[in-house]
Amino acid sequence: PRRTPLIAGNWKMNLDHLQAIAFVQKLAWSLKDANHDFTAVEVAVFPPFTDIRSVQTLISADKLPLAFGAQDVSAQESGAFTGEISAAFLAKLECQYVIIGHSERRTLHNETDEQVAAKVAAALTHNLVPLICVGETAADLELHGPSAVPVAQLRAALAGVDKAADIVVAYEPVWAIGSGKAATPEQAEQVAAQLRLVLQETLGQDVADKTRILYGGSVKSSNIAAYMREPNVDGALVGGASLDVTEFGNIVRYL
Ligand code: G2H
Repeated sequence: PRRTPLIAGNWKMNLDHLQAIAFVQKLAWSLKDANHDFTAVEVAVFPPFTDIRSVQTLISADKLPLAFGAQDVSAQESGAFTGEISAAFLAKLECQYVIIGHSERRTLHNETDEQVAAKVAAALTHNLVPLICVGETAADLELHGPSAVPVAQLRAALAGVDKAADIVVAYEPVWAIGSGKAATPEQAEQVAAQLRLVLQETLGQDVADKTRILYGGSVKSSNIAAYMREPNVDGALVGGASLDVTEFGNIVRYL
């Protein structure tokens, strides 16, 4: 059976908790008005930590068919880690997902492959689905070609992962993020196919078949359909365009 596509909105450091409530309400109602089939295309939002409680309360009170997650998580279980948020806290707030290893964390916060792997393990311990981000810079692309760096990053992130694990992978070429310069659907497919081979080698055929691989980097309503036509691309991680209800709604309803 086909993998259920996932359209994920990474809000980054945007929308305070009041704006978040208004946004999620508007998004849910506009998708319902458009008769969006949430079982055919899953929709998830990734608000800042301070919004998560409000978003969870709204979604559960109104029984909205939206998933949500955090943008990062600590690798530590608990204790003297000032400023950190544990996987246990997120699980208690009913987060299903957590983004791990986004390129902005890797480059602006010097997150290493080892830290990414530790965060993935922490997420899985608490039954959160890690949305593992991999991607190459423009320099990597020139030096190593299109898939070498994302493949190495995924192998490293999966180092401690159990064969049955529920994960999502996002391929986000760093040169395409927030730049308006999206990868072509062919480029996205080429790397996604290589990433699926890594899943097959490390976690087996079943996991490789069921795991969703997203493309991310300047996704818009005008280019989403072309990515979704590629056999190994199962959705998108959307940044800038996820902050506009109409635009994000059009991405979700790409069909
Ligand atoms: C990549 C992406 C979302 P944007 O960071 O994760 O952002 O869609 O703004 O390029």
